[in-house]
Amino acid sequence: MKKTTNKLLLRTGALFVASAGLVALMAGTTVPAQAATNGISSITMTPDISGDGKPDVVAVDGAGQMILYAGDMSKKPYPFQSSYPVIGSGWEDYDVIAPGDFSGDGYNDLIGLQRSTGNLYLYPGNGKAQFTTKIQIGSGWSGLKVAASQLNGDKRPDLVAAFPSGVLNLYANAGGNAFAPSYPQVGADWQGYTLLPGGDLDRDGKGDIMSIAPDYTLYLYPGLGNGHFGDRKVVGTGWMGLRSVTSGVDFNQDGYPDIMAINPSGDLLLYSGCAAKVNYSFTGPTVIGSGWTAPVIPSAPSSLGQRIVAKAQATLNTSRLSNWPAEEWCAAYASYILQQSGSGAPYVTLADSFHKSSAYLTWINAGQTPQPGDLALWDADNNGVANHVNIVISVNSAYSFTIIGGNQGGGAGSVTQATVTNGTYGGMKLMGFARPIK
Ligand SMILES: [Ca+2]
Ligand SMILES: [Ca+2]
Ligand SMILES: [Ca+2]
Ligand SMILES: [Ca+2]
Repeated sequence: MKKTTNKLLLRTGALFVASAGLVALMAGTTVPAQAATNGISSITMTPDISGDGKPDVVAVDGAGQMILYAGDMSKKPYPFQSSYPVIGSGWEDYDVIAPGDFSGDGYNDLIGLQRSTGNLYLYPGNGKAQFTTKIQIGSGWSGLKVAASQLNGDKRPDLVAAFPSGVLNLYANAGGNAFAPSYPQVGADWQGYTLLPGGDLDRDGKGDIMSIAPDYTLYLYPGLGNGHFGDRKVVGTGWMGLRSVTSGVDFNQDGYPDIMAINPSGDLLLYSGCAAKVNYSFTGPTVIGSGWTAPVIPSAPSSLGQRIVAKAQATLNTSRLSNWPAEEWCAAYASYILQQSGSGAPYVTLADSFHKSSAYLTWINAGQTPQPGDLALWDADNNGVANHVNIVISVNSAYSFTIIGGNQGGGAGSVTQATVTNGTYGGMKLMGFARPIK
């Protein structure tokens, strides 16, 4: 058995200040049906959370808002209720998992994996698209892919998590918002696979999972009811180019779990689960929506980003200029590099001017991948106000990149370079990026 570093909190009931808060349903707060103003970052199908017994979709938009699309297959051709309330905010940093009733009180819940911290939170539902205070149910889940399904036979929804190493572990729901104390390995070689909840696709009464392989084959892993899986079955090929694939919920209520996804044109697609006799496959897709486009992030003119990187690299190990203030000279340095690179941005301060879009800078929340030349903003005390800024030089992923900045150590106030992993730098949390656009 491969030992994992994935620690679990077994304590329950702990309360945490919500940085991603689900808020009470706000009457009259709606998003236009076919064109969410901020674009759609992700969608997640869930068993009913609105209270009408029909499965729903929650979407996170480009501003981090959670929007409820209450499902209603009687509405044609767009199978949702006609209003789209905002039911939460701050979700840009979270993977959303819809386990059904994780807590066991009869109401379906959500789980959020905070990407920047690796904390796992349960959002207990109340059956009215509202959620009580989130409960931390895990830590150390950073970089894991997680899916929910009823896997070990007790009818409670469990989780499986795929590690970057390829190990797949079972986290059995032991009741009381806690996982069983041991989490056995139930799979291997999951590198590069997309992990998806399966529901009970083959209708044998035991929950399943699915995956999309690196070669875009869609597989079913039939659950054996003891936390392990039988031999996987090919249920489709060519599953490429889709955004935010969500599965495991019988959205059209014909008895078989379905798949929903967004294509590159912004069409919302429904793949209807088939009878097990038909090779565990899916029919469709049926286009059930349009305008579900990704959030638009203005790109920096690439030459500007390149110039900023070149200027920053040229100043590496040089000292603070004498006309810069001793404090916040990280901001003075960033402003200097912008101006030396030809940006028209005026002098920017930490507290005020970075963390909002302007004619010169576009704000990008943490969780989205930066570009070289972006300014990375850091929060030391988790109050939403930046304490430090530096310049992104090269990028591995949304939370892994190199930076050059001033006033970040290095002896007598020199400009230094560092590598960021897991979205933290010097104990500070990544807030996001200010992208120079002019
Ligand atoms: Ca519903
Ligand atoms: Ca519940
Ligand atoms: Ca099954
Ligand atoms: Ca179905």
